[in-house]
Amino acid sequence: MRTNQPKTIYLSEYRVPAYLVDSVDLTFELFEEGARVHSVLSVRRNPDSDAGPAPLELDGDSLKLESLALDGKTLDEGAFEDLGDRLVIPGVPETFELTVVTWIEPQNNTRLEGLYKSSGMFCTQCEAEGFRCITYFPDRPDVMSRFRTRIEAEKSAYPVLLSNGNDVDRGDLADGRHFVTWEDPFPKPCYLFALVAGDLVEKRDSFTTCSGREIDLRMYVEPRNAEKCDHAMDSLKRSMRWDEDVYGREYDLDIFMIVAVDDFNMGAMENKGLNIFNSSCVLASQETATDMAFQRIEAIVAHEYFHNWSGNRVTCRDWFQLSLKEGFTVFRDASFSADTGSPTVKRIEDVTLLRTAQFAEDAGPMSHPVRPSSYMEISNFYTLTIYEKGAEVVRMIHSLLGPDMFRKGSDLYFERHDGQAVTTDDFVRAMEDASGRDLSQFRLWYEQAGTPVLDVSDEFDASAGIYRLTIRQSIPDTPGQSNKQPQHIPFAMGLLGAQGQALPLRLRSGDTDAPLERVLELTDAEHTFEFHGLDERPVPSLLRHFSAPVRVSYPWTREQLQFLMSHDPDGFNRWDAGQRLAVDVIQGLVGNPDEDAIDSRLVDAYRQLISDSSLDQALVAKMLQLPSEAYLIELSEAADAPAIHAARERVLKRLATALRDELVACYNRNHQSGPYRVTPEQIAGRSLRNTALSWLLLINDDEGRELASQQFRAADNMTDRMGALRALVNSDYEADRERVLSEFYERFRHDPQVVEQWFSVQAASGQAGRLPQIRALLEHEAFDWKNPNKVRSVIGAFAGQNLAEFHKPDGSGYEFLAEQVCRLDDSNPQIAARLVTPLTRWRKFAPSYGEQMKAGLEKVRDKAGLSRDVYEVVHKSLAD
Ligand code: B3K
Ligand code: ZN
Repeated sequence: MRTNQPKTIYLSEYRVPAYLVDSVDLTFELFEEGARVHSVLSVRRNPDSDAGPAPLELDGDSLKLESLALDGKTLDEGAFEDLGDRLVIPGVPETFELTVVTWIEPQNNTRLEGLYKSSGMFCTQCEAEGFRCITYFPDRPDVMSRFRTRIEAEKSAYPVLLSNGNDVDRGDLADGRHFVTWEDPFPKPCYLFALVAGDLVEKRDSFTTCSGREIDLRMYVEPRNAEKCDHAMDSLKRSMRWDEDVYGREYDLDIFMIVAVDDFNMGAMENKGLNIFNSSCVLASQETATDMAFQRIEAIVAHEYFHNWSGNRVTCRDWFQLSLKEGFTVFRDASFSADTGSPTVKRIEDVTLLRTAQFAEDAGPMSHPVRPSSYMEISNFYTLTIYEKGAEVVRMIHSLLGPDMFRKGSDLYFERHDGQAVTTDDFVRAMEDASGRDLSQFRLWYEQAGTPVLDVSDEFDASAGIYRLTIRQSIPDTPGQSNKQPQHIPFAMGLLGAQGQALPLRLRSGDTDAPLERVLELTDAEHTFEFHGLDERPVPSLLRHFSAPVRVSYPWTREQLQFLMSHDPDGFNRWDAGQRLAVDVIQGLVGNPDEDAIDSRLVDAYRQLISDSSLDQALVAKMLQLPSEAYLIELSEAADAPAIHAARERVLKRLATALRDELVACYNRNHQSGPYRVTPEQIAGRSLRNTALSWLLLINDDEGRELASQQFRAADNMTDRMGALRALVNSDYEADRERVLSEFYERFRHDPQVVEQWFSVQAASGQAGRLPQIRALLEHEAFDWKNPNKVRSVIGAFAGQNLAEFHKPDGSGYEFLAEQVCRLDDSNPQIAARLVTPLTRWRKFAPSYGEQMKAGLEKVRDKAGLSRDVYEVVHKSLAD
């Protein structure tokens, strides 16, 4: 569907559906040249609708209508209206059966929405509005139906035929064809429908639920991937157990299936009983997947599984409520990952993403509340705000209520709304009703966009022994919203004495048993809190665990930050102090190219981190990562990306030079002994080792070079092989770079997931990812425009991670991106709309960059037949 002026959809215009569909009987006849879809709908007027005997409206997109019949009688062309994106059938009775036959062409579907082909198999993606690319249907989540699905296909090419629920019938047909019929007993919105047909191997396992039911677990993958299923299967079983233990949620069907497909627009999809995954988010082996990939797979498997309750049993009323399922489910998967790994490290990773990317989104032209009030294209709203900020909002409810009340609230929510399509407000109400807490002001988190800013100041009254902490909150204006009201913010904090000891937080003098940490609740624009009984001015530890998604500004001195880095009892805040110190040092060098020395406090702090093996090594591994360029850009105004890159690079090199011997020792100390395992300890060890290696290569250290080459050859796992590859690729050793890149490719050329990693290592590298090299990658035999992972691994990695090259002062990076976005807009608008994001941030950059970025956007805007997806992003980004 292309249009030049897409319609805006408003939450305020929500109306309950005029008709409901109680059941859907589907038959798919799959052929190489297309597919015929027979759909029989049992329709009845919605008793809750005041629309009366309105015409029936069905959504449709890219469909060829073959026939339409009402209660068995064919409707001829005069009996309905085809509006292009809708069929309108007037004069329908109160209840009736509608039979729709459509013809579709999955083999030509490059948008990867609806039914399409990927590596020879048929598969579907229906969320948000893909079902309308399969057949005419009221494609909205508040229409929930029972589905029965019969799939017919040639048996030798498509021996495996899958859909939601249980398989109830199967058999052979004429001409070498066969069929399988599936029945899903749970009513569901059509966005949760799925179908898969292909030549796949099956991996089986089982899980016994808390009530003793035996669930069949099945993974379906292409035969070459048969050995890469164990980690996902294991993650699935652990997720199932965790959801029982922590939320009391038991799985409901007899079968749970996971399918891996190579061509997929996002990570995975929670279709009822039949989750479909992007291969890169589910397949793993020690030789081919990094530690990060292992962890990501575990989190995504858990996320999709958890949707069975938070998303499927209780779903969204409309797409404005998307965070109802996504925010809650991200919160659930994050708690699961925290419970299975290192909670502090997990928190650091989530906050890094939030502060780098979600804060940028919230400050950019597409800024929107967790519950938006309008959109043009819903696919553009699968955002960090809906997912990550949405999860932070649930997390704040958790910390305001405490774990027990929160659990009571989630029990009530699931019980009250099972089988319904509801709103974020229903979620909050269940939390209120279960806990007795008033969350009315808290609801503003769902309604107001923008990242709140907390300005913190303090004073110490030595004679009275009182420390006063004043916190002012403000929320910046965002498109369509100004003059925002103060929000309800949980603010966890503590105070440290000069010896690093945690001080009791007495809100009144003489308070005995005062706690060492408090969660202050901010509700007004300004609060002053008094802490009594202090002998000396304390060092504040603010917003512990990142208790709210806000920016905190407080005039920390570098001494205080260094002190917090080694004394704060909150691991997260230790890390944060280190980040703030590093940011301060790097920012001091930006635009100051002659300044060569760096603050010795930073060097000392890092020396201690690298050398002291008694510290929590998982935390140390995180603390050694300097703030990313993207984060430094996010923190600046009128950003100069190449200058930021250069300053950061200079700090890295100074640190590496000063700590050269410590790095070699750290490398040797973290030699992996015993077999590869994905445990927090081993992950930390490999991370430290690979950080040491990359730093050594930055300063052209010959021993480092030797260690990297050795590690590249001898590694028994992808984390180490990739660590060595990345270090060499980013070094000045050009011959080594070429050698390892080609050796790596030769070794893994038959594995698409590894080739994707190979592409992104180059595209993200200032050394191997200059524009001519990027263009060469697009011509590479393994590059495929139809595969979103390949597109992301080259173009996405270049524009998102290779910032000095992307922001070349001559504007060539921007021009390149605009060109690729235009190209992709024709084949896959969803991916094109994602890819254009870096250009939308043009106002963040110094005018010499910003103007050229804007010109890139204008070029995209002027492309003929722009998709609705890209239209929305580009027009909103160019609006005044
Ligand atoms: N619910 C899907 C995302 C669908 C995206 C549609 N454009 C995956 C997830 O969040 O679990
Ligand atoms: Zn989700």
